[in-house]
Amino acid sequence: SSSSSSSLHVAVLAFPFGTHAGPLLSLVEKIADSAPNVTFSFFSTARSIDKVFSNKRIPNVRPRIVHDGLPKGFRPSSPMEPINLFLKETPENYRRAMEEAVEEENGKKITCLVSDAFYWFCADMAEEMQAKWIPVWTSGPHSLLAHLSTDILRWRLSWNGGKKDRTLNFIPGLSDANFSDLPREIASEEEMEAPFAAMMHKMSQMLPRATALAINSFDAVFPTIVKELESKFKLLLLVGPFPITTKPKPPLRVRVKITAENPDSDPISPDSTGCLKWLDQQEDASVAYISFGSFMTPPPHELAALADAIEESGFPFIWSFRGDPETELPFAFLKRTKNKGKVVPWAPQSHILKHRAVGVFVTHCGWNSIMESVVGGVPMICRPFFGDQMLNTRMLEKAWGIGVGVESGEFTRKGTLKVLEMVLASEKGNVMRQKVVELQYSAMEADKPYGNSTQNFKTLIDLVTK
Ligand code: U2F
Repeated sequence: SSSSSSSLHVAVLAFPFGTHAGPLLSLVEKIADSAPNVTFSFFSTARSIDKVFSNKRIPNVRPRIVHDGLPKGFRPSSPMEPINLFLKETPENYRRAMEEAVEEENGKKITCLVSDAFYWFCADMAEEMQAKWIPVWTSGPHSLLAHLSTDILRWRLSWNGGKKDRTLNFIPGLSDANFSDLPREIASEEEMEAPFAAMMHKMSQMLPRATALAINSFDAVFPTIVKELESKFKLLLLVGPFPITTKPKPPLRVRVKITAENPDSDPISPDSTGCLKWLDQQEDASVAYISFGSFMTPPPHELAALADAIEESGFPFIWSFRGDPETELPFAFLKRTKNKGKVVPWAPQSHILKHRAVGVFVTHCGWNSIMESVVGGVPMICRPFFGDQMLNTRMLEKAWGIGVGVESGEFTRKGTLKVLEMVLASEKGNVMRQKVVELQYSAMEADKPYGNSTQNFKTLIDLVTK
């Protein structure tokens, strides 16, 4: 009843780095929308709150700040530095902020913790509070299974004498992958003791205690792996792919020109960069879209090689480029290619990937990017860097056949030219495209009113708000 639901207080604990807090907020927004009487407190650092809420106001979701652990005037010397400093403060920062939140909500006790799956400490917190715990895993099922198998993987690796070219075929569904594809947190000696790796290891031990675990995936993605995961959790909820199930927008259609609906009047897809209008002028499946996610940039020599390859190939392109393209790309590249491509500081990626003109996505293989590419029906060229990205690449290439890695694992002019031509102008590329379109249909099925992800989402809403 509304009187009892108005006493519910859900704490959402976001991980403030990479593309974690954004998807979590979208998910929570949709849950909160269906339970207007329930109070949600969304915890993250000031910087992350600023970014994911921007000007958004959700009546029953209160943004709340946790301390980021950074000294005044801090300038990072590596991407891991702010993460490690933050983890030193965690979970005390969340604990403090939650106590304050309860006070501000007139003593309304926390009844459910929805957290980034990284936050293993929620297992004990939830128990102390007599609350539910629902972690959200923002990457794929295969990387989750790999993390849950950390102990056996490490044991096998040392038994192997540390040889990383061996298959993972002793784990159901992972026979396509090798030890060398694993996240460094699992299998690299130098990294195992680092704070981040320690967190991931703890996570693998604590996650099975969760009330339920939600994941950005859908039923057609690696069923064998999902079955294995189901045996490890009380309840596993596939509620993805997030780009369709979490954004209130018109139903997805295949190969529809979304620009025909005038993106500028659509608040979800502001086309301030002009990318979508520009795509309208390009032929079907002819454009390469290049992006390496929210914080990764390839090293200078690889950027140069990629630029040379794309220029020589003559294929039109859109490049979402972090940094200064004038100084970081080859001399006069922008000038020479101005009729062929667009280089922008930030792109409306999920919309670009749905445009009929896009034929390939050159990506670092972050999981959000992969799901968006699947939803758009676009095959991928993969240049992974860290974390789950190597394993993602292997699965795209071997298990799905919808992606291809670059030769020797990094961009060279020749190697990149070869894969661009393969995907955009060969029969092999067409086969990849057909396969990704099949997956795209499965994603749409899962998202229909009686589809699997929609049903799971309803269960998730009930768990959180009742
Ligand atoms: C971490 O992922 P990243 O943030 O590096 O990358 P993605 O998971 O691919 O997410 C990038 C998101 O940013 C959006 C894009 C994705 O939703 O649409 N975006 C955009 O809108 N415009 C741009 O110009 C560029 C990007 C981590 F590094 C990965 O390994 C993990 O798989 C991932 C999920 O846990 O988190």
